[in-house]
Amino acid sequence: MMSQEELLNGLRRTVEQVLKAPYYQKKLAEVGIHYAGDIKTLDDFRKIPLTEKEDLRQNYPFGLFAEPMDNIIRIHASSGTTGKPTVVGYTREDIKLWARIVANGFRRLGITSKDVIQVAYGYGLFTGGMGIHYGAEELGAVVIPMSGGNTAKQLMIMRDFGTTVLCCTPSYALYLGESLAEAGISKDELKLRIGVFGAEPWTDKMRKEIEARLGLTAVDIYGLSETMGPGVSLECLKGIGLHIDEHFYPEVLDPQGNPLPEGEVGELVLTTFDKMGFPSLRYRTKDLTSISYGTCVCGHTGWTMQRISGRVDDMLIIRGVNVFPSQIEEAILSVGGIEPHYLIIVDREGPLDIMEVLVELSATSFEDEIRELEELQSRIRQRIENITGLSAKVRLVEPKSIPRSEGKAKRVEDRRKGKI
Ligand code: DLL
Repeated sequence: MMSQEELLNGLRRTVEQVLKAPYYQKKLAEVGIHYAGDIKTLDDFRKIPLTEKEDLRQNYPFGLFAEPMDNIIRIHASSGTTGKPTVVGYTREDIKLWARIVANGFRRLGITSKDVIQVAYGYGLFTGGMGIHYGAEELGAVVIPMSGGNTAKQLMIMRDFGTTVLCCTPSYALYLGESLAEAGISKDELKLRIGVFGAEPWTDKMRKEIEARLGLTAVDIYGLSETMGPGVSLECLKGIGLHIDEHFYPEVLDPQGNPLPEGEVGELVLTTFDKMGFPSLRYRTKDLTSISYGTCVCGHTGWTMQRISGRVDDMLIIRGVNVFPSQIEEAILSVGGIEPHYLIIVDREGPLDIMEVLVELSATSFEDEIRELEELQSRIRQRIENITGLSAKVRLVEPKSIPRSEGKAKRVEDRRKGKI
């Protein structure tokens, strides 16, 4: 367990490192912090202004790096929806640290050097593929660097190479699961036992769907490029939440930036310990969760966060009501007879916001009578209204008509932009 003094020492090391970047020197000087020793208490630390994605954009591409380019050996970036990507850099030690963090998390899941790990996260600027790859190698497992896509081949290799651990986004896992039959492969021919899924929000109901289709235990992995990549936190098999690795200091803040007590949901803000190339100092993740401190029977001691329930900027405001896509997912998946694929379309008709939810029918319910389909439609509408308080239009669509994702799924289409 980390003592208060160890925590402060860790935070001071990070402050010392970020002060190598002129941007942070200026930013911290404005609140009276000129060197690491100025952080004497946790309150001093909390005076430090938050860092945002926008800070990275303004210092594009390498302005927030805290080591000279000579010491940087890898670049990753995340694309975001607008403008330039946000760029991060890693020293050789950072890459080793990242691999150790992922490997430790995998070990807690009982994954060993005997496992065959298929990495179906995208390789490239996205941190998913290479981040998991290096962690799995560190563990000494057999790594299959598939990257995303090429679904039929993924399944063939999964069977022929005896993959035991699958790593990809939950939406791609679902797609792989539903493609098994088409590829002429039965679940029983596979040796899958654990799936490590993340990079996008998903619900417990989605977890059950994936587990049933692929015959594995699915766990949630969280991370973001700005603080490292996958591995910031990872569930263990006890299912009490995602254990945050000890190289990250989490805070959960309310919209005014005040710290929230354990168990209350707010925005997760992360500071890294001992990351050199691109240290993160009070980085606003925009992800919503709650945290608690304690010891788990799996051996982890420290902070544990709950599954991400949404993003500050994912929240849809429809006729003044706040709605998260995860609530819609929960509502839809609590009704039988449909596939776990959906698309939320938000639009404006005159002055009024309207929400339409496209839900895919399963092959069997597609053959049902109109009356049964109408009943199904109204049950889904009712569930959405119960959970969100909003009436939505529900459109049942043909099996396989909603586009599948090989990476992060797109669940929302907001057509209101530009309309008054
Ligand atoms: O998605 C890193 C990653 C790769 C995590 C593979 C897990 C597995 P970015 O592309 O920078 O990095 O996107 C980070 O994705 O702020 C969250 O909004 C979302 N996200 C990541 N993991 C989860 C998760 C990677 N388990 C952004 N649940 C984050 C919900 C997640 N959202």
